Amino acid sequence: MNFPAGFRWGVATSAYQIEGAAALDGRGPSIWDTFAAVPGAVANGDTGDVAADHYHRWAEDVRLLVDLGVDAYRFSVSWSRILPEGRGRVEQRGLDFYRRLVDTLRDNGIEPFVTLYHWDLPQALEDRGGWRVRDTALRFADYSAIVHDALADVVSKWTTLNEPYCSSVVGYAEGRHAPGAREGHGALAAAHHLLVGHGLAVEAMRANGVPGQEFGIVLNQSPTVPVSDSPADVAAATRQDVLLRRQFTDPLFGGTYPEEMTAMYGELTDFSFRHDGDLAVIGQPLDYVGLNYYYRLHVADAPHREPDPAKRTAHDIGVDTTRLPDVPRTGMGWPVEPVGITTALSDLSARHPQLPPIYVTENGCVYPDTEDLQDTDRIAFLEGHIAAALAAGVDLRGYFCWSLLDNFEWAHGYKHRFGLVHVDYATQQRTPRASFHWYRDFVARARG
Ligand code: IFM
Repeated sequence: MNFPAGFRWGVATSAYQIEGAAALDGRGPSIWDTFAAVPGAVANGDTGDVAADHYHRWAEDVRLLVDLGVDAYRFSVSWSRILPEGRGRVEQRGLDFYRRLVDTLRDNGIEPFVTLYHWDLPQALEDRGGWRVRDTALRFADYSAIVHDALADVVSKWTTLNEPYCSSVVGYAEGRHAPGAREGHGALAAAHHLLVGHGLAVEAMRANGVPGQEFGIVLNQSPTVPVSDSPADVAAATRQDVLLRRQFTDPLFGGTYPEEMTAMYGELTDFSFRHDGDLAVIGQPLDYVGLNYYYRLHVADAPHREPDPAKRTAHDIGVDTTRLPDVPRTGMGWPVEPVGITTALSDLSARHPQLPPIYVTENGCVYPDTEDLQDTDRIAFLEGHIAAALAAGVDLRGYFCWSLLDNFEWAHGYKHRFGLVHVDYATQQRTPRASFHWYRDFVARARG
């Protein structure tokens, strides 16, 4: 495989999934602390209180990155470590933690890719309405400017949001993620305010006037395939695509919302949360876009769960996701279809001719461990997906494997392990899997 010169090789993590130290150094609670404490919300009653204890073991984790030979590390900042109440008082100890981390990364020739929001909204802001209300977008811009101001001398890649689909639809409509809400209008407002927050944050960081800075957003992109070519299934696939992808990509890169949203949601909302001027804020030029790919969705037309259109949640769009027989699956049950990353990349690029350069910012899998951590399935998955990403022929600038470490997999708790490095949660011992050594050798070869 031939990769362009300067292609970035990295791994990704996020704050709540690895840091632990939930109540240390003044960190305030986030919606995930609250949600994880609700009985039944997270498998096995797991929480991020300790996670992979990265807050204490970050230096050891940077050594792992050095051993791995990556030149980029994507991680997220915990908003409530910096602003325990989400706004107002700044907690210097939080900023100091990330400063130590990025300085050490830089000393080792690893470029930090900082994500400002990976789902962990300060609980104090959720108490004031969360992403349902516009004020949270303004607070996000303030927070982003504070972190940028503190670290822009050593960080030049800034991602505003990770997967706003999950923060809005999974969190405010499905209720499977924090804050656990099941809403229609509220979830659609959340999606819009996340995008407004993204745009305002980019504006605020650009206003800091630091040269050489790059700003982007990370989107999960599951291509949707109808199970038949019947008009009903094809229409169902369009609705699914609007909900998951185009609700975000159209305003970000096309300056408009998908017109299908009116037919899909006209009875749920009057879209009064969309204000004049918002699309210009959302759609300002970006320096890169991050694409996360895990699986394709095979969908069929289906009855709505709630018959009354005015009472539906935003994900109740008359679509069923079906399991195709004969498709291999990961330990999460997700279909393994490397062609999906090819089409995710080429679709996005083809739809939006002005798209900035792309990074694959997440791709990975879980499989049950063997005792000797010879995770051959994971190696095959990664190798197949990297080749398929390259085959898209788009302006691809880098690839980040999810994830460096086993970590808190949200509502699944610690059951599913995405790490190139195994974590024994009882002792916090880190043990590289075979995939770690494979990725190290692959990256070394790819660099030539
Ligand atoms: O663990 C998550 C990550 O936080 C966001 N993208 C998908 C990963 C695997 O589910």
